[in-house]
Amino acid sequence: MGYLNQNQGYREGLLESRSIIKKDNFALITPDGLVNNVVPGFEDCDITILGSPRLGARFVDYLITVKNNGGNKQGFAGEGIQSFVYVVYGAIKANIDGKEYKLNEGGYLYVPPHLKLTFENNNGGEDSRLFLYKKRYQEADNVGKPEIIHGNVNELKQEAYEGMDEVLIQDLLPKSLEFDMNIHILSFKPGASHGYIETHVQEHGAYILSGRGMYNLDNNWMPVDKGDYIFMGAYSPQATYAVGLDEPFSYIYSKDANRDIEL
Ligand code: UGY
Ligand code: MN
Repeated sequence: MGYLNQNQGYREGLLESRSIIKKDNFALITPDGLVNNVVPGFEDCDITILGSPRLGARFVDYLITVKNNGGNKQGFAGEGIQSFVYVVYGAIKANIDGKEYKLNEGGYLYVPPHLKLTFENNNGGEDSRLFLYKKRYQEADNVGKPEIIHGNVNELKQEAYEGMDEVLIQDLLPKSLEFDMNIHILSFKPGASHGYIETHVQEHGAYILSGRGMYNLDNNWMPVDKGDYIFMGAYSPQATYAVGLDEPFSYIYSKDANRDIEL
């Protein structure tokens, strides 16, 4: 159906897809196969669930198109569930505990586990697109409680990633122990790559913001593009080469952090 790309009805050629789903290991989910999910609390929103426990993740990622009068007034997450929202394009007005936050393109907001997020579109009648995340907060002794964090990636410093000047990383949340996860943006110049194929216990949900890459997921190389979503499960081998002409290959992704594994 492809509601995101408005591609409906019969196609000229055979049905085909680049999406690959290997539950509990990795998934590549391309925009063409996404369908509109109805989630209570979200009004005038097209919402699609990307990574979720049904795929093997311990978090949930959503891609949301917020229409003119759309939003969530009921309150999202809270009661032990932390959330994070990033504005892919457009603008929203969010509210946490009576305080208002205006987010434009590149804006983000972290909501700690004891608070709920409400928001409404604030883009002059045009749609806004959001990448939304939630995960149950994992407590730890003597580490304090996480606080609300907000900012815009256009004002956030970029640092060379693991000694490579052509790969830049931004940390959207503080690296301090009260956070049990972080959200990063990695940007690779065309031709740049990871320094090694990672095999780590942490999980990722990654949404590609720009450019193209050849991605290795569990030793399968596959082309990936702006708008694709990648789930990388615990220990799933992962790395990329950025390809394309001048646009950096960049993606926003979550990573669990700062906690021992519970038995
Ligand atoms: O932070 C990370 O683990 C990151 N380098 N992983 C990835 O890009 N697949
Ligand atoms: Mn990784």
